[in-house]
Amino acid sequence: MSVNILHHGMCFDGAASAALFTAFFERKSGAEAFRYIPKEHCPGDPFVDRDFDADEVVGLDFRYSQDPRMTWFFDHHRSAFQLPGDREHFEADRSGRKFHDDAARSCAGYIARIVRREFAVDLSDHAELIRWAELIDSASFPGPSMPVQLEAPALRLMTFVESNSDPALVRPFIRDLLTTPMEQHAQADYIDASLRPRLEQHQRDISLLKERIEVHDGVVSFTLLDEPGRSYNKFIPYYHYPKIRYVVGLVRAPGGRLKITAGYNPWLPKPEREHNLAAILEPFGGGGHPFVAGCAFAEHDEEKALRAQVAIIASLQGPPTELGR
Ligand SMILES: [Mn+2]
Repeated sequence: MSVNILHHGMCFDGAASAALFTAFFERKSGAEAFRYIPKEHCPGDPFVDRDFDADEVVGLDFRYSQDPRMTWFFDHHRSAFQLPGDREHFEADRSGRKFHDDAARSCAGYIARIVRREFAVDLSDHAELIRWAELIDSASFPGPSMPVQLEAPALRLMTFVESNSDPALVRPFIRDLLTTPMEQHAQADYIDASLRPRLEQHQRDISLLKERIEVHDGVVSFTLLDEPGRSYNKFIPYYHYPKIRYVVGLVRAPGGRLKITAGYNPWLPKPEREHNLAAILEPFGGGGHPFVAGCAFAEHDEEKALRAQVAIIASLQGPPTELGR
């Protein structure tokens, strides 16, 4: 039996979800042929025909598809249902294999709870992975120093997956999440080789952002289109400005696409959030959560991306919107 695992790419929770679904499905069905396909948000339908080329296809920590070949689905994003009819199709599903809860802190933790309750499969062997996915995806760190200094092995693995652009490493990384204790996994040669330059760059980015950040009306913003494509640690702005409400960054992602990320300061009291970031970014083809969301543009669409960033900043400086949960 072949299984395609369509999971949120360049995301620790996406990779952890792929790992946990694998553990679940190996036990449930004995399937062995897993193919891991990382997905990125884009306007319109993010799926292509070959995503569905398997006996079973699961969508994890990413968007829903009405394609009948998607046979399993687990997600906790409010933005899971973007195309017309997506939500109705999901709600009409009676397969007992499609699950969505936008109150779940991580998709990985949600999978573990659902498969125990619905299929009596116990994934508590992977408690360390689940615990860190919950912490990382809900950004429940004690303060910005922890995810900026990156000392914990899980945070080094998070940095690896958020910056890895080598498709050949997607599979070994997901398999190692299941088989190797994090302390040891974080020291694997392929992690170390990828992380060493990344962590040096991270130190330079901490200084670069300090120079480039602009602060106005409770919103921190930065635009780094003149920098080579890479991913940035999303907590650096809060490390520099621990009291700021919102951060809106526009950067060139690995591979050259332009990426806007908007976030609400995870260390401020939740009730002080006045805007739903997922809803504000949806008109730009984005998605995510009320408190952190992203959208992407083609490499040459600088003007469009800059205009979107200005509009998003203006929305966040404007009157409160419907909050979402
Ligand atoms: Mn997630």
